[in-house]
Amino acid sequence: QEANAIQMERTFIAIKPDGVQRGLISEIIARFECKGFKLVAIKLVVPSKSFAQKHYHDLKERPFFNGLCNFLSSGPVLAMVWEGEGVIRYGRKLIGATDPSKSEPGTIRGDLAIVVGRNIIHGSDGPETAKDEISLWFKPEELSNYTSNQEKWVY
Ligand code: FUP
Repeated sequence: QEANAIQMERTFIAIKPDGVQRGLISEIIARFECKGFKLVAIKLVVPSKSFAQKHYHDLKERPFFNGLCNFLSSGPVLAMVWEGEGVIRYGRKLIGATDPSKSEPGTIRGDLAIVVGRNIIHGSDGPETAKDEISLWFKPEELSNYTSNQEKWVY
């Protein structure tokens, strides 16, 4: 495929404190990496409660908002940016349904989690949130621009 025909996009993916504590980092990264997506940023951070509230601001009216923000700020989160054609939508597919009791087997939540409050991973749900979440979690200079040699074989 011609390089200029590829519509590259970026999404924000985070392994939540439960996924980090359960030792699932390598398993989750492998799924995005093996698919052919490219890692462009990664860091381990403990978000403050107010940062968690910013990240989940769309959910502030929901009854679980406070518990969710306490949980996200309870320990290290692995924040990442992944790039590739269709990575926003397909990343959500790799992750699976919000409630792991309804996520299909083969998805990250379907295979690795049981309850909605401990669903181990976050992924942006559209182009606007991807843009907002990437800029909330990362400074521009933390995003690396490199050419992966794999790309000419993936596309
Ligand atoms: P998702 O985009 O799949 O992470 O789902 P949402 O943005 O709807 O929800 C964000 C997080 O809120 C979920 F990952 C887990 C938590 N949540 C609950 O704890 N209870 C619910 O009923 C729904 C979501």
